[in-house]
Amino acid sequence: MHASVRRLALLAAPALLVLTTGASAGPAAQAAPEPAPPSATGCSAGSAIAKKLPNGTTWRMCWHNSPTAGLVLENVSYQPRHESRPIKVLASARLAQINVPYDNGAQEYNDVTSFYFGSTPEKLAPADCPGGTVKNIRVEGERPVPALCVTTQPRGFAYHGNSSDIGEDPGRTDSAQGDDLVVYVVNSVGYYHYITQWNFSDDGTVTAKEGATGNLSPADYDAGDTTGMPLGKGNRDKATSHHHNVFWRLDFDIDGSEKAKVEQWDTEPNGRSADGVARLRTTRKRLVKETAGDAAPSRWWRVVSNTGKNADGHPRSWEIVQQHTDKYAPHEYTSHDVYFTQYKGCEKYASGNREFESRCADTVDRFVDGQELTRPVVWVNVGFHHIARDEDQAPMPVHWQGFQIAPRDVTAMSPITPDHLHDPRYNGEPRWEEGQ
Ligand SMILES: [Cu+2]
Repeated sequence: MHASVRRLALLAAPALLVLTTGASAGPAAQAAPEPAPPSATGCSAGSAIAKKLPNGTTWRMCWHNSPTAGLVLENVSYQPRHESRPIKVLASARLAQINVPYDNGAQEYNDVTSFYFGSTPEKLAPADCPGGTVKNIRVEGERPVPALCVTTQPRGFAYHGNSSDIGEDPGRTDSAQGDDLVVYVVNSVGYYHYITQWNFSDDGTVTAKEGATGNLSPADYDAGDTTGMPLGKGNRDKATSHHHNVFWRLDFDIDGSEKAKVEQWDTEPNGRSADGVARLRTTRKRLVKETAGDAAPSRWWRVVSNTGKNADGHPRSWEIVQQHTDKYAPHEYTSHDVYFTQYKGCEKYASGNREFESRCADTVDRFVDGQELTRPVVWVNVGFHHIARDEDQAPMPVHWQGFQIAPRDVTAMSPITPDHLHDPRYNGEPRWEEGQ
């Protein structure tokens, strides 16, 4: 009932004409040709993004729009000021699902795979992309929509420190503000508008953010069964609570190699010293087989290059940084925070995968089936339990959920170290000259 109301409303909405076009064509529409993938060395025409940020870091990538997954970033590389060449990071990065189950059990949506997420880019006004460039997104059968914003944004302090602490004489106080290359698209799915955003920081951190805004579903104000919150005056109009379970799919290409190792690090109490101070022990476990991982205090994962090393001789790696998540227990595939799977071309979506690829399993938890993990694909699951509040009207203020990947030993020192400290003398244990 709820689903049909919502779907009818969807089909009537002008913005969803694309959806009706796709739906009327049946499954064949799902196989609509996507732009040719870029070659290993470059991007197809018009699909390159490259930006040198003020602190000297350059990010490069190719982009295209998938009619289903939306914004896809490929061949992502990172080149800090003191590196002579771009350092490859990701072969591809994109959404893999937004699963939206309602608490009253009445309906559940897969907003990426069931609604042709990438077929509904919203037009961006110049003011929606301050200081940036809006690029056209082409959806088959439609006129190009100016919908991809590429811009830079300040991110606050990059660092602040005094070099006398590491042996420079006289010492200097160094400080800098940081910047991000920011890339985003807004896609509508029914009444919701989702902002798919990637921030590429000058310190090498990549932030994936999904913003939920738009409007609450007008068909879902009948949660009289205690599964919703009253939003209008008094206690009548109750918006049903629901989850947004967002999945991203990352295919790493560290230093240009598809092959890499995955490690899980854990830190746990390990007794006490004679003074009564706790000792901690950190352990590293190599994940040799496909794994469904669960976040825990003091646990993190990294993808480690098999061959690439920084100038200190340390293997280059990228850490998966997860923060808050409302893990949705009823599905097995939403029950874990991260999945590391061996690359398989037909494993594209975290759920609903068989609608597109009958040769593979349907959900990401089933992709984990004991294969050796030598070419890892990382699936990150971040859930948000949306208990609506009065402030969600209207439009809803953006709610963000996401994660980061952070460079770990990719460069021998900070990628934005000021020039006067970019010296072997300041790398490692500080050494003071005689008399200091
Ligand atoms: Cu919501």
